[in-house]
Amino acid sequence: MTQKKQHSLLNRADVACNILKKHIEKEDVIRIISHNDADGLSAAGIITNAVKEEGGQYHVSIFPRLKHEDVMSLRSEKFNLYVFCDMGSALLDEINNFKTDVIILDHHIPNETEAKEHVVHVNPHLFGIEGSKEISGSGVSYLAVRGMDKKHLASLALVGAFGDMQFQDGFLGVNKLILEEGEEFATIEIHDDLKIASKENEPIYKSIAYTLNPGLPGLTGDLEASMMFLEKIGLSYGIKFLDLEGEEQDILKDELIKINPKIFGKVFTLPKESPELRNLEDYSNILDACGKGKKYGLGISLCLGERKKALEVANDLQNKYRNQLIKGFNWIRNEGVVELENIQYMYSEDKIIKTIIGTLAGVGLSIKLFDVNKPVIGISRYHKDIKISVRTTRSLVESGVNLSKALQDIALSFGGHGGGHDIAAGAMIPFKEQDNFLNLLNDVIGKDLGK
Ligand SMILES: [Mn+2]
Repeated sequence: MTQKKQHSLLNRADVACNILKKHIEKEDVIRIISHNDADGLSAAGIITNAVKEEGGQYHVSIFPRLKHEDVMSLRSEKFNLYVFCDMGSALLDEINNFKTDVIILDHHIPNETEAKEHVVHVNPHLFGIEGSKEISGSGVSYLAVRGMDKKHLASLALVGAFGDMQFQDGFLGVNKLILEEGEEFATIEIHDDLKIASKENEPIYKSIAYTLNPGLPGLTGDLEASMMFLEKIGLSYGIKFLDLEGEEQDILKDELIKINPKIFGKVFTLPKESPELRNLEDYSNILDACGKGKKYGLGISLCLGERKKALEVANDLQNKYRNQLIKGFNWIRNEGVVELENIQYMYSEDKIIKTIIGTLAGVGLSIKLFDVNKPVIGISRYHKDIKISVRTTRSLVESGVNLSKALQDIALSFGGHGGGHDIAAGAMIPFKEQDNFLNLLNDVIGKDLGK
């Protein structure tokens, strides 16, 4: 059954591949539209690489969110083929109105609309495959170029899968197939190793403090605590992990496993790649930083193989982002959160904290900076509105919490809008409704938990 579903998805992707090939041969400029996160940038990177290698031309635009107006203005452009990556399925009604060929390479849940003949809709959900776990937007994009002898691009497909948090103790479904091809054609190697961040190029205390996934309670987001931890176990903190003696690496491994056993596990690397990008998860984090810093062209350039100066700039961008997170965690440690019976919240008007508050909430829970028995709400003020980011734990979801539903319903009743996933969701509501919103959410979460 699984085989059959995968087969149908691969067949649909091959249809897309043939259309793409036809337009490259006709010397059409391929119009690529993609998302601004690590998955979206990798997806665009896969298509641009493929078009470039085939001697074609492209024009890329990256969007944080694809709106109705965006699709309308794209439609009025004069291109013969549009390729939507990591987005587009939700806007199929609008895209059906295009007068030219369109390829949609998405993995988000599509609506009921059927694609018209000129639109090739490639989406795992259409074939009963779970798009949130088994394949990313870049995975779908990879499938669409794979037929042009592009299996060396499998590594970028996995970079995207990491970006969308699809690696959970392993890769599932189509991602597993992509990994197999990556090992064979893209020089991906798999080792059991410490999963600390940037260990090829940053001093160990930074590697440890910058490690968000898996979180290290007491160390993640805290440079000083990481230094003290290393001093206590007798290691010099200023050198790179790779410059430690084998014995010292083992000491560090044992001590970190005591803090979080998940810190040791499978690591995926490209041995010939620059140190900063050698680990696929680090690669994904750098692309994420490019997206967050709105340097979309830089992210695509990295995917296209530009290094040296481009990598330097991307690294600086990532350091800036990491320092913001460190400041954010300090802020939480100093200010704490406001506790209600079933939820806890933090509020900020700070320009920088506002942009990272969702990440702070999620990672903060994973490192036990907050009470893990209550969802965390991050509230940031934007003029007359507040933006709400809520995160919870897998265990609370299993006990009945559904943030997506809660936020959608409550935001609507206060004249706002919201939604997301059961474990992470967001909403935008008028500022004046903040207290009412929090009280109602507190009640709803209580009910979800059977209180
Ligand atoms: Mn995605």
